[in-house]
Amino acid sequence: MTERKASDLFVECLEAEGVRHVFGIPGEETLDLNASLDESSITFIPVRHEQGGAYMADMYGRLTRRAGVCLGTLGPGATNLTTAVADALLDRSPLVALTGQADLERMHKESHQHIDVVSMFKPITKWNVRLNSARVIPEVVRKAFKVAQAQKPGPTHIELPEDVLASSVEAEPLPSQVGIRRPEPASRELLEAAAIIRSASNPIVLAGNGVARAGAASALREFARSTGIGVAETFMGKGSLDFHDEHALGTVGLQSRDYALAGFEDADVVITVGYDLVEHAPKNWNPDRDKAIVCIDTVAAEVDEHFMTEIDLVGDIFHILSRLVEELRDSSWAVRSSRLDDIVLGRFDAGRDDDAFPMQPPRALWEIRQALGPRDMLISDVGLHKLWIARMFPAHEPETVFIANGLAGMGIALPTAIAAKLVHPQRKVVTVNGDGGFLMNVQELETAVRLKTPIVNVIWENRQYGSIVWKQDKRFGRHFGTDFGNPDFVKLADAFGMPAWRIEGVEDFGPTLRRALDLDVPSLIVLPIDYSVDVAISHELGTETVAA
Ligand SMILES: Cc1ncc(C[n+]2csc(CCOP(=O)(O)OP(=O)(O)O)c2C)c(N)n1
Repeated sequence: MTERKASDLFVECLEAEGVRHVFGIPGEETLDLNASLDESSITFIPVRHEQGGAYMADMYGRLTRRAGVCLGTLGPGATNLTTAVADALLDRSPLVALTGQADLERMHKESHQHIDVVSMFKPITKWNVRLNSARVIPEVVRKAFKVAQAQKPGPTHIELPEDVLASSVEAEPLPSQVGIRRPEPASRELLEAAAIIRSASNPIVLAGNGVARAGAASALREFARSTGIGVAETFMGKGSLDFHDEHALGTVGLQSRDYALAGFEDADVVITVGYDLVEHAPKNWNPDRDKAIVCIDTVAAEVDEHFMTEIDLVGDIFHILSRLVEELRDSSWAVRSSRLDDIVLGRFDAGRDDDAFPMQPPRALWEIRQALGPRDMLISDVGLHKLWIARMFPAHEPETVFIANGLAGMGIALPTAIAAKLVHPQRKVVTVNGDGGFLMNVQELETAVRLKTPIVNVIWENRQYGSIVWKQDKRFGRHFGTDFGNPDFVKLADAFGMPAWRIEGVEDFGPTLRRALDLDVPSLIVLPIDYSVDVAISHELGTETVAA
């Protein structure tokens, strides 16, 4: 073993984990680390706010299944990371957050920019630690990646005191293990679950975020095809089935009768697949606690009085579904139609002929769907536009429509889109944003221009926090504290050095979007939107049950 600087060893350990990018902002306390990164195979991507960098790491990890890495300095750099790290926790993205820190010797006393960052990150990470000694770097880095990538994935955090990284050490990186073994349920449990499903009159599947995460969409499609059992998707489960699939029952979770009209009211057995309770509480679909629940997931089910499972099948979701197909090969159920899908897709299709301007959401979504191929990506920010997308935008494939529904923080779309384009340069990437959320991370337009990531950012402009207006109007008959002015977004984009357009008539949007998608630089489209049409599109679907 050769002796070397601890920061060099740390970066070698990152390389051993397959890290190719670190997103962040350097600080005076990370000088050695950044110098070591600069001499490594890893590209350090400077961002314009640490939150943007952490969101990039979040999406990078989600799409590659290997932890994305972000970096902030101590104090304000670390506090700026927290929102996106919390997103990775609730939306289950593997992420490793690195923060600088003062020397160990000034940690016991009041000192410049020093706050207790380890305690601050504790509740928003799966595991975190201060690096107290350079000797343990290989174990600490390996553990940070192992824990972040283990099911259910999430963020970990390592604090890096400056003097520790500047010291010398003799150690070598530990080998990375990518293929984490996932347990399989016992045959007895599979047989028991198959028996519960076999005895059902009206079984139904609820597919969540974990289907895509586990790469299990093709197994779920086969399960639906061979059994005839219909599949409803959460917002984050969109694309688990192609919306054209006769077994697709639609996206549930916006209005109180979504579940009833998708078939849950008549269902006696609900098979949840990769469903995270944070997406939408089970009391919405099991209000009377009378459903028999078969839970298929990578870890044992969370406890909730409306989610008392008959059996948990814990392990590799793809494998479990394939085994159930075998066990149920002699059972099948008639394909059921979904009144929910009929209403929502009917309204979506009608959007095509809607000439109103400012544009109404169904027409805007219809144009975006036409402009994107089945594997292209739409990334939603958070607001009323997100509810429209969740409600109505039809997906063909998993991981093509991104809707943050765990932490649900405004400002997520632009930075995550940059990372999505880095991972999948061959796919088109569109973001839809409210004019509120877009300004929360607008500084990352510079990052997009510098990286030449050709994403198209569509801003639905209404000069209001639309989803709050919607809720206040319903509750109080008026709204307040929700109106604001906007910069001229076209001029703003121009100042960042990128093309931008303001849509002036309903016919402009489709052609402008196509033109933007053909460019090899990022761009921006301002679309005046008319939110007077209610996202709760039909009284038949009941009142809303969800917050944006
Ligand atoms: C960081 C953050 N702050 C506040 C909220 C609460 N919130 C949810 S949606 C929303 C309004 C979004 O407005 P806008 O971005 O203009 O989108 P619109 O609803 O008009 O489509 C607010 C304030 C949040 N989810 N995230």
